[in-house]
Amino acid sequence: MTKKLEALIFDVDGTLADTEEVHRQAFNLAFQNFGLPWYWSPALYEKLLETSGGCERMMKFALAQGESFKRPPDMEEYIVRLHKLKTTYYGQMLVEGRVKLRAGVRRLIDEARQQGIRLAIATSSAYANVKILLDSNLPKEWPSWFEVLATCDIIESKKPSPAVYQFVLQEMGLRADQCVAFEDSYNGNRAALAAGIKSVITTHTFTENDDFSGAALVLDGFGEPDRPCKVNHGELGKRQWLALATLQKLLRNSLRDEIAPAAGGPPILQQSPA
Ligand code: XBP
Ligand code: MG
Repeated sequence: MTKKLEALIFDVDGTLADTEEVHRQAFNLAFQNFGLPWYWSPALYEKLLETSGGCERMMKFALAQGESFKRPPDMEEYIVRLHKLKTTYYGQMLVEGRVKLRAGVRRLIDEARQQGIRLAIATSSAYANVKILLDSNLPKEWPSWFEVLATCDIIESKKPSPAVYQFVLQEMGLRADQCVAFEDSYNGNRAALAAGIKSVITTHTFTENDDFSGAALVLDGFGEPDRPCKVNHGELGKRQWLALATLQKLLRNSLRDEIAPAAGGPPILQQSPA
């Protein structure tokens, strides 16, 4: 049975746009404002990204500070307040136009819309963040382009849980093998694969060293016809940028394109009969 590509499902942070550096700066501004002696350097942030979700990331970091951090009586409420301020700073930086869509993202979205391929978003971040990012980078009608916008406001469990992807499949009435997921991180890749969806990874400075076992393609971006992308794993065929035609081929042949699982590890994606 030839699998026909029906939908593209996009992660947000690190995939639609290289947002993590601005997130990192927003976290540090919030820490300063709260009088906390915390500073998340790029090297530390790369490690902290092992935890999806800003609140979860800050909670885990705070609890690891031991005696040096005097825990407030209501830790949860404190972290929520800190995250609200961080999100305000993040939004201000996006509104200033600090973050553009990554290369090839708009082209791929336009190609998909022209060919009737459905679109969805699956992110561990909040709708407010997605709205500000896409309001500042796409025409005002962009919300109508994405059939499902699954965020942490709707799906509580964060990646690598597959929940956000399973929600998108359910809402769209699609099978996993009719879709391709675009991700940037270890957690994101694991979430897509655990939902049975083929994954295409676009790396960036904070995730280029992540383990992307099971991914069908690992690129340094989607590329453009005049701006070839670097292929770290998989086959792009004759083009040196990611085109819709490549994704259809990937769906048909991707079981042969998977990255071999990390030495000794079982293949993450159970191979469904081709
Ligand atoms: C990435 C995340 C988010 C961002 C920070 O989400 O894990 O936590 O790092 O945003 P995704 P928040 O890659 O799934 O889009 O502070 O709003 O969580
Ligand atoms: Mg991401």
